[in-house]
Amino acid sequence: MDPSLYVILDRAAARGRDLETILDGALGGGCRMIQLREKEWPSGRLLPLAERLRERCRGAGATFIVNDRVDLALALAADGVHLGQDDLPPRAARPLLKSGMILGRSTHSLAQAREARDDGAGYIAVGSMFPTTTKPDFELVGPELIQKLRGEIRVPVIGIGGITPDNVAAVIRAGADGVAVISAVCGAADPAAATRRLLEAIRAAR
Ligand code: TZP
Ligand code: MG
Repeated sequence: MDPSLYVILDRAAARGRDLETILDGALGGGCRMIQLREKEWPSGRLLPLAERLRERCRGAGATFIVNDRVDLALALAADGVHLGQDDLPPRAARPLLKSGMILGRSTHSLAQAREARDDGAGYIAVGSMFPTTTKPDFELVGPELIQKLRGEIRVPVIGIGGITPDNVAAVIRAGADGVAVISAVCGAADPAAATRRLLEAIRAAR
C-alpha cells in the first residue's frame, strides 16, 4: 500500500463524468491507492461498475478500497474497506474480513485515532484538513491534528478534506504519510494532470 496520494472516486463529485475514465487518469498520473465511495446507489446497482474499477486497479498494481460497505468489499475481493465513525467499528468489522484485508478508519480527534490504532486499523484518515464542499457536515481539524497525533500514532496517517496542489504541503509537513482527495481529481478537467500536480507537490514537501 502506497498512501502518498489516495484518490477517492465519488460519482456525485464526478458530476456525470465516467468514473472509469477518471480512474484511468488517476492511475496514469501515478496514483496507487484508490477508494470507491458511493453514497446513493444500492450495492446491487454498484457491483458491475465496482468490478470494472477493481480490475483496472489490479492491472495497475494499485490498492483498491471500498468505502462504507464490508459486504461489497468482500464480494469484490477488494484490498480493503474504509469505515467512518458511523459505520461498523473496526473490532466488529475485522472478524468479517479476509486475512490481509486493509481496514481504514476516519478519525477527527486524537481519541478516535488512538481507538482506531488500538482496534487494528491499517491506516487512519484524519479530517477535515481544510473547508470542503464535498462533505457538507465536515469537521474542521486542520493539519494541527496530524501534528498532534503523529508522535504517538504509528499506523499510516492520511490527511483528507479540501486538499489541493496549493495546500497539500502543509498536510505533508504536519507529518502525514499521504493525502486523500475527491474533488481535486474527480472534479478536475484533466484528472491525470491533477494527479501529477498533487504527487509533485507531495514529493516537493517531503
Ligand atoms: N471526509 C472528511 S473531508 C471529506 C471526507 C470524505 C471530503 C473530501 O473531499 P474533497 O473534495 O477532497 O474535499
Ligand atoms: Mg462511511
